[in-house]
Amino acid sequence: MTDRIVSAEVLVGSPTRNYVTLRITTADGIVGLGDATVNGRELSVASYLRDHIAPLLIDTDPSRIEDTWQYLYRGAYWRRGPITMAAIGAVDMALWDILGKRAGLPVYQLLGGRVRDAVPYYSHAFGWDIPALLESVAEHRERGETYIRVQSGVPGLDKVYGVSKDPNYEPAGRGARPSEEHFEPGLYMRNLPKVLGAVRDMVGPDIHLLHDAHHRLTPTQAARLAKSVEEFDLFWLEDVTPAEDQEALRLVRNASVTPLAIGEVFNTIWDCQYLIENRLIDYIRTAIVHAGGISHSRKIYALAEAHGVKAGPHGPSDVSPIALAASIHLAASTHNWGVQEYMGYSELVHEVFPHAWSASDGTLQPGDAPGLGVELNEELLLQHPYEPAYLPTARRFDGSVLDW
Ligand code: KDG
Ligand code: MG
Repeated sequence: MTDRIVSAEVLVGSPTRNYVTLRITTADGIVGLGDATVNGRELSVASYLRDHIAPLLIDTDPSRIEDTWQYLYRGAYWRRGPITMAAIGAVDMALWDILGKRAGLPVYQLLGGRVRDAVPYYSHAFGWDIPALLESVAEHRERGETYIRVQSGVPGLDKVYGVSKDPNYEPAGRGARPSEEHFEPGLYMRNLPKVLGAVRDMVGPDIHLLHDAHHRLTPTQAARLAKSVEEFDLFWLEDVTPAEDQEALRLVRNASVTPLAIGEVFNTIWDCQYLIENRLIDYIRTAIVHAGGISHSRKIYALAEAHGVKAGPHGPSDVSPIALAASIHLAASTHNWGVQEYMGYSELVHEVFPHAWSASDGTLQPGDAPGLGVELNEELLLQHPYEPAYLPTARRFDGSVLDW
């Protein structure tokens, strides 16, 4: 007999940081969870789900996952973009969770079963200066991690993406307005080769180093940077130009063989298509939550597979433990997987979202709980109500706004 959806609730809370969670319940009493967090725009996606999607789900068959995706995407007419796609992504994750629970199987089994024994992750090392960064890298090595993102302070800049005085870096700051910081490409570009050179000297050739330029350079600056760090053998250089001008990456590609990763702000396969088909990138970074869930992300990775591109999904703290679970289940069952970002969470976040997935020795395991294997401690979540929080904005020294 066919089950049907009886409720779709949206829960917004701020255990350490804001998260938007969708909870779908069926007439048979099966509960599925989805993450719909869009950092700094949480209430828009909560409203999209509550006001426009939840009423459409009532009485529908939760096992019609692909049909529900197509209905919500094509049926909206106004489509694509992070808010719509995160909302659809949350529904999709919750429906896969329900299917897994109904079948008594973890989602990776429904996706074709394991293709790897463990999913490598990369973590974040950072320091204001080179000695502090080297210390941070050494700590990550002690935990058995072999893929490490390295970000450092830049002399002349007082705030820098990816670096914090606090051991737990969190770029979104609580408050009614975004904070502002300054960035100058020249200062950054002259500093990075020194930083990467020092880290490479310390770790030797076998450790995979990554770096995130965070969308700030012009095409020629990006090409110069990629060339200047080539000798340090990065696993990837991320977001070296803003994502809108995709042709910009051709210049970078032609200038160097530093592997390129981009796509954490992409939301559909059509955002990724040009870069993948033209082989302008090595890794596609779409997050499961922001790219329409498991169903749509699989299509992106299948397109990538045909063009020698691998998946390297976004996994900062604003991707909740539910969406991270979805990513790990996909990673376990997708052949062309490069590495999963894993920034980690505060203890409180682990308590709010108890999970079957686990991280140790530089790898992630999906666990064998049915579905996605994540629960929600609603009482604890609601003890921490939503608080406005924004990512910073950036300006050059002349006062003009720059991509953050
Ligand atoms: O919400 C924005 C952050 O998730 C982003 O700045 C983190 O670039 C990021 C990364 O690669 O983790
Ligand atoms: Mg990034």
